Amino acid sequence: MMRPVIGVLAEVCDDLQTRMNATYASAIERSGGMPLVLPYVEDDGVIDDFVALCDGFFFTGGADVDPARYGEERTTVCGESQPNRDALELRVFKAAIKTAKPIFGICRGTQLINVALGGTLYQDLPSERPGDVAHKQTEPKNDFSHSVNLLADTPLHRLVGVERMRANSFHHQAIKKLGVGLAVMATADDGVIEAVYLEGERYLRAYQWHPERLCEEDAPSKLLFDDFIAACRAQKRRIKNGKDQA
Ligand SMILES: [Mn+2]
Repeated sequence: MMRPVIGVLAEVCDDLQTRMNATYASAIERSGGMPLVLPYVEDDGVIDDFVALCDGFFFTGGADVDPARYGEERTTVCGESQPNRDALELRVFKAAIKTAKPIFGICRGTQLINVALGGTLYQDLPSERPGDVAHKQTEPKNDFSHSVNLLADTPLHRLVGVERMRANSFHHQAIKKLGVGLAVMATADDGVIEAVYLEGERYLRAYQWHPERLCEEDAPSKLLFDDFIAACRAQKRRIKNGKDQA
């Protein structure tokens, strides 16, 4: 069977150029998926076709979600946004969440998913929620920095089988109010939410750190991608066997 096709949501610049950091493609490839970057499009019919074609959806890191998307005024500490990216990703998410196809988020992807489900964000952690954990590490991006605590009886804890795993961190925003149906599966020592999942059968996992920068060397980091790609393959098989609507 062909590898599961992973629709990747990436940066959409003001001129509508699409740009994706290659580490995301490498992580998907290494775990057995076929990465396919989804560009900005106008037609909702094309969004529906993206969702029909792909076996899973991967929301990557990048610019801050526009606070207007969660009903807040932009403050001076909020970073720049990419309005076309926000629009594309919310359209893809809304179509994808109606299916049983797996959804995965990294960093901004986690924040986008939370906003899409009605949650809110800290526009800037250092000023709005000061703590003693450095969420914007000065070390190289593929070095470990702060660790995360895995909550018992969550999919992440069951997957990795430990209570604490090493992570890296380069974000200045994070989840404030959880989106509808989301539950926390990891936090940093200062209580900042570092991983969430959607309760119930449907596969949705999102991580605030960047395991794609660690997974070549670190087995627990690679497990996060192996798990996502395996879920995409399993869902693809269910559709092929007619147990689920495409
Ligand atoms: Mn962090």
